[in-house]
Amino acid sequence: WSNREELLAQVRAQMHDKRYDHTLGVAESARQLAIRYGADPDKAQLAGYLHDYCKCWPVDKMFEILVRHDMPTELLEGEKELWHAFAGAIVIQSDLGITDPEILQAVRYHTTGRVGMTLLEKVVCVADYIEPNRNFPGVEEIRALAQEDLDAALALALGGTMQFLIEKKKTVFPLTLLAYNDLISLKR
Ligand code: DGI
Ligand code: FE
Ligand code: FE
Ligand code: FE
Repeated sequence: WSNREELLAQVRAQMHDKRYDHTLGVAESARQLAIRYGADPDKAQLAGYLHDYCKCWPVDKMFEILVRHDMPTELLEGEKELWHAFAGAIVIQSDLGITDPEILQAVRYHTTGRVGMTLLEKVVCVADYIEPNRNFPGVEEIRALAQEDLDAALALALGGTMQFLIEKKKTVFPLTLLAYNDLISLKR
């Protein structure tokens, strides 16, 4: 790709229409959050465009990529929902030539979070929850909080995800709990 239109055409080709709408929403929300909190708006927008690049790929294809890149068994044996973030960070590097480590990390950790998240990682992760097409119980509270306190918004979002996973008797990936604790202790 050599311009934004080409990049977006390639992103669009990876996913169905609703996922593409979500992608554009995350890019715009990430840009706005970046402006508000002093991250790089262009990087935030680009990370938004790319964050779900692999989301609609067959799980076998993601699995193969993760194995080839020696990802931890914890990830390979865990929730398949998490794979697109880690595979995405690898694929946007190999297939799209994205080399900026900040963008790669923002894609890699956009689902799970991690301890010591960078501002850009937080911006993309929160944008993923609050973009305009999102509509889940509690989204309005996260949206409002995101305008006041990015860490608090992210803690609320990750806490909600953990509650959801527990209710569904699904495993909680360790990084998510660690990210949550990290964000909560920033408050004290
Ligand atoms: O890709 P999106 O749907 O835009 O959003 P996402 O990348 O945040 O994926 C969220 C999905 O991942 C959601 O259905 C919950 C699921 N999930 C499964 N295990 C975990 C998890 N999310 C987090 N944060 N932590 C987990 O351990
Ligand atoms: Fe995602
Ligand atoms: Fe899909
Ligand atoms: Fe997303």
